[in-house]
Amino acid sequence: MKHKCHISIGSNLGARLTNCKCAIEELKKWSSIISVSSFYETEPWGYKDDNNYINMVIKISTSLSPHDLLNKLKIIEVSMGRKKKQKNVLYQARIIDLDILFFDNLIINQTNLIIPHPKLSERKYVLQPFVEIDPHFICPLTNNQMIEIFQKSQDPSRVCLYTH
Ligand code: PH2
Ligand code: MG
Ligand code: MG
Repeated sequence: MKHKCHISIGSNLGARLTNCKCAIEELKKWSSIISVSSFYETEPWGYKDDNNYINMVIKISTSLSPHDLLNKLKIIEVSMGRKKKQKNVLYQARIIDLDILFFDNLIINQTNLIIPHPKLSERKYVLQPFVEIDPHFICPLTNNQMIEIFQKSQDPSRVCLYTH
């Protein structure tokens, strides 16, 4: 059984663009890519950091379960050199971050895995690339289209198409 899944990709350390591309190459080893957004340069959300992020969203098809997918994403993060988070901070700079946004129209609420991603509707760095590739996707929690969630969102942070 194939599942469709949206993943948020972000990097704000090292060769940010190369890091995002490398993560996609890793994902391709066990999933098929349905769509890929543009790259966006985004201001750090939720904390202060000197380094802006490169963010993007991709949609994949996979036969993995949600938990197996989560584990695969963690393995890619660690293999690319991501360091463990310090205990005293909420967010910190990272080489690569791979987050599950949606998994089909499943709703999962477990301590180590919450789907849909609980903060996605607050984050312009997720919503803007998302609506580029799948504006009419319906969020199973709110039954709203992503374009509607994006238009209603209040996040003032800067998100710009990344042109290099
Ligand atoms: N990820 C975070 C926290 N803040 N800000 C931006 N711009 N992009 C991110 O990917 C990001 C963030 C937690 O994972
Ligand atoms: Mg994240
Ligand atoms: Mg993460």
